[in-house]
Amino acid sequence: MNYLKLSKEISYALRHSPSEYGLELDDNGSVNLEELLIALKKKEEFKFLEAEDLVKMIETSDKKRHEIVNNKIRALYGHSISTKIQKDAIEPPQYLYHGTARRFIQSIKENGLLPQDRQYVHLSIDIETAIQVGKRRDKKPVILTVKAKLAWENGVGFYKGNDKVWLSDAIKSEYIEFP
Ligand code: HQG
Repeated sequence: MNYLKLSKEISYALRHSPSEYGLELDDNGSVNLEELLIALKKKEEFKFLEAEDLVKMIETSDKKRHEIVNNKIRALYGHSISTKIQKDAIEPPQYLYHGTARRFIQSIKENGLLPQDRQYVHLSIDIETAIQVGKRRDKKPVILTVKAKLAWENGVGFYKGNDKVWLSDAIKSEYIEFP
C-alpha cells in the first residue's frame, strides 16, 4: 500500500471534497471509517484497502494530518469546504509562527494573514515547523511571528490543529512581526 498516496487522497476527500466520495462530514469533520473505506475501495488502486491501512497511514505519516476516534476519521486541519468545521477556541501560546513566501509579504503587511482558500489561517508552534511550511512555496521562506496571546486577548479565535499546527481567524498585521 502506498501510504503517501492514500494520505493525499484522504486529505483531499476530508478537507476539500467529501461529496465527491458520497461522504458527509459531521460537525467536527469526521466520517465513519467504514463509509470512507467503502468509498475508497471503489477505486482500482484502493480496492484491497482495509481499516488497518488507515491506522498505518496515520502512524507512518511525517505529519499528524488525520485522527481516528471511535471508528471515525477526520482531517485535523486544512479544510476548504464551505461548511465550517467546528473547533473549540482555546488560548494560544504567546507567539505562533507562519512561514510564507517572499512574494506574499507586501499583501500580508497590508491585509494581515487571511485564511485564503481554507477555513482558518494556519500557524506553526515553532520556527522550524514554519520553515517547512514556507518552503512549500519559496526556497527562502519568510517567517512571521504572530503575537497570538495578544490577538486572543483582543478577541481573535485560536484553535488546535495538531501538536504543531494551530488554526486561527484572520490576523491583522498589527499582531504580526515582520523580519
Ligand atoms: C498566504 C500544509 C497574500 C499564506 C502546511 C500562505 C500547513 C497571504 C497562502 C497547511 C495572505 C495560503 C496550511 C495575504 C495569507 N496576502 N498571501 N493577505 N494571507 N497568505 O496552503 O499556511 O502538508 O492555504 O502565507 O504544512 O501555507 O497539507 O496555507 O502562503 O500546515 O498537511 O496564502 O497545509 O499542511 O496557503 O499551509 P495555504 P499554509 P499539509
